[in-house]
Amino acid sequence: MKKIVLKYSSFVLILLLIGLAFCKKDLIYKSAPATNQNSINNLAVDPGFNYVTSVNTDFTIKAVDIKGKNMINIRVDILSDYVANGGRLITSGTTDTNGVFKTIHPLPAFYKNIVISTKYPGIEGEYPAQINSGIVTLTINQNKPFSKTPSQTKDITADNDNDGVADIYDDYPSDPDKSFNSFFPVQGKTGTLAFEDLWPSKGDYDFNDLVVDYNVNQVLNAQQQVVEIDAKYIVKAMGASFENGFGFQLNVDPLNIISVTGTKLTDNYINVSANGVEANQKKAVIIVFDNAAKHFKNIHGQNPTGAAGYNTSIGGIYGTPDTLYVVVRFAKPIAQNVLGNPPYNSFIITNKRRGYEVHLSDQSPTDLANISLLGKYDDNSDVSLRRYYKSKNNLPWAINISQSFSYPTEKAYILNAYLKFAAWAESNGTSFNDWFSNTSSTYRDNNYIFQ
Ligand SMILES: [Ca+2]
Ligand SMILES: [Ca+2]
Ligand SMILES: [Ca+2]
Repeated sequence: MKKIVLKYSSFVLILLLIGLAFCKKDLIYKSAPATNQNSINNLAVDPGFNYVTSVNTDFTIKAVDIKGKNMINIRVDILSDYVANGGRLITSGTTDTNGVFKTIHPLPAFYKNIVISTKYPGIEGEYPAQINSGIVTLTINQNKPFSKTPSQTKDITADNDNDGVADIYDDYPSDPDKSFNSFFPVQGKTGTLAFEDLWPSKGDYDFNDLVVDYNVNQVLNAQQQVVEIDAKYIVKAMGASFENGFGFQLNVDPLNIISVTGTKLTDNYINVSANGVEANQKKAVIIVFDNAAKHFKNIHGQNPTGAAGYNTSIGGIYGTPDTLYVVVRFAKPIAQNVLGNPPYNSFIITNKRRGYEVHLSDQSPTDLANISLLGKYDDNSDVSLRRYYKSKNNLPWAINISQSFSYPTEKAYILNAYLKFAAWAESNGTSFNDWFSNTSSTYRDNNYIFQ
């Protein structure tokens, strides 16, 4: 009898414990109702939409002097806003013999205006310009005479390194190979890459399995070609038990790279050539780090669910994010349109399995990806259509946001955190192209955002 009572009471105890565990999970996950998971699966997204948050913008800037003559070799800067409003440098160049500076540069899609700035005597100032469907045209007319003609001002013509860009307009006045800096998204500010890591299976759409902030400076020569990439990466969060690596592919022959510095490989599954690029790749691939878990310092706290990972549960485990500065130097300068836009073809390698790559939608896998995974489980890639890393209903496994992104908390669906994400995706990116911002109180539910 005693035995039966004992058996019975331990059975009840076990039931109680199981019950408690379920309650605890529900309480702590604070997950949205199941309907929200359904709603992300029911999004009606155009098969061609690829979740891009920037627009390639075509700039034509002309400078004309007071007599109607073209002003040549004038430096112009493209800024995100007036300096007084916190505007940051985006890119720079000089006018050609027609008095024109032309460039193509990606801008965050939500920008409506930018500012063109020049310090050239007689036309110095900041000039607002509208962005019309990816096109900016502006003519700067000199409307007051020079106090001194440019030829009288020795400072304006001195060119110490003889690269054709005067010292005062040259970001590298003693280096003939370098003339300008060109940033994405802007000087001194980061964009964010956010990944799901269960590919080719569907993730939970919290987009925090690996979160990397980046800023890329393309160092340009006087001809606006890229000679060096100076990139900064911040390993912001890892809401995952998988130990993921991170890298990017450039549309460049690996032999055209002199050196890569600043990467951190700790787990012995990446083979690197002498110049620092990954071995056995036809296009240059740079693995920035091979295990995100090794890039958090002063780790403290505990995740309430007991879940692995850093910096995704409010009040949970926190580690100071590591910052890596990667410098890629090219042997021969590369045209910007050949190299492609920062952050280039960025991807993660999941759980130290080299064949498992997760890229942004419609970005192709590298030579070392296991191609047999394409189209498996929830992935709906189709190599013949150059369709990659999209589910059947066109959901991505990775997103690139053109400003620093406050990512969702662990297991919170992005739709619940960002209330305009669905409308943005369903409108093919035309509505709410600033969905990740905090423009109005209707944009976010802070209960589901890590901050
Ligand atoms: Ca120079
Ligand atoms: Ca120079
Ligand atoms: Ca996660």
